[in-house]
Amino acid sequence: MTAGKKSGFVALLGRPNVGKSTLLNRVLGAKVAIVSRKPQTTRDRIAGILTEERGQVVFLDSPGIHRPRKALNAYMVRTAQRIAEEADIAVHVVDDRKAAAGEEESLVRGVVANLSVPRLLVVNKVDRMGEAEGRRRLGALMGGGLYKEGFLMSAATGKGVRDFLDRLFSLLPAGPAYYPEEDLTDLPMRFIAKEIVREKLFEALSEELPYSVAVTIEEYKEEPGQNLVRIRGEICVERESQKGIIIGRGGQMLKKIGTEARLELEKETGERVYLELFVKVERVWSRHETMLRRLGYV
Ligand SMILES: Nc1nc2c(ncn2[C@@H]2O[C@H](COP(=O)(O)OP(=O)(O)OP(=O)(O)O)[C@@H](O)[C@H]2O)c(=O)[nH]1
Ligand SMILES: [Mg+2]
Repeated sequence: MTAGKKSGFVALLGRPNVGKSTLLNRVLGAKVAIVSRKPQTTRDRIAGILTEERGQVVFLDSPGIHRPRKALNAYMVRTAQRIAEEADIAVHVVDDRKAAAGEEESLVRGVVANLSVPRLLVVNKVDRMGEAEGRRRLGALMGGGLYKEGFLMSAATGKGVRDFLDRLFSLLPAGPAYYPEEDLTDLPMRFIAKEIVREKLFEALSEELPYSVAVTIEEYKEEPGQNLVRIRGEICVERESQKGIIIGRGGQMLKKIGTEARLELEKETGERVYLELFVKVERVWSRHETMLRRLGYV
């Protein structure tokens, strides 16, 4: 039954914005994690399950590791740390940016260096930096002896991803599948709904505002026989002025966010979606452990 098959957990670790979630979606060939141009998009453990003839890899996308200044950020970094400890193989993803990379990269290296499992390096975004610069960077980072193997890749175009997967399968131990083979993730639809709304907020809002936003799904109800899902979400912000921005003039902004989220949710569920979004103010929630827990960051 499982003879000769491989399985295991592969953690994708790195500083914010290097392309961990893009890589997760790329290896799965489906969108499981939300992605944005802004750093600190992912806040939780996102498992993506890849089942092939040769076995099953559970990829664990993680929040970008950074120096936390608020309770929310401490939660994110704690989550990344836990994911690292859960892994059979740890993958440190870096990209092409030099600016301000030093400190955060050394935080990530600190986490990775403490692990006793095989450590791999991925230099991502080779489409942007070019092959020569990518090779140079890969060579420099491999020099330290921290990583077993290094890979040059573009999560955006898929270049290098097949080779990376082949190596993962050969490095993983023999073992049975952890999840049913048709599963893409272990996340409930309710969680995915929250993430989709959050992604549309990240895309639509400028500057710092996305970092003051949390989304909770207050209701997720499938109407039997009607091919319809009713979803009620609450967008939590920290100040009245932020609430005003999200609602927008004449409610235009909230409407746009709601429409984009609804269209994607309809694609995900294969059903019609009735999505209602409300905005409420919860003063400085991102700094308070109790509020974080109430918003689902536990
Ligand atoms: N050019 C290029 N852009 C990429 C590539 N991979 C990711 N990106 C872009 O980089 C940005 C960040 O990607 P994410 O996948 O959200 O990065 P992340 O590491 O998950 O970020 P956090 O969740 O904030 O830690 C997005 O705008 C992506 O489209 C790549 O291979 N090439
Ligand atoms: Mg991410």
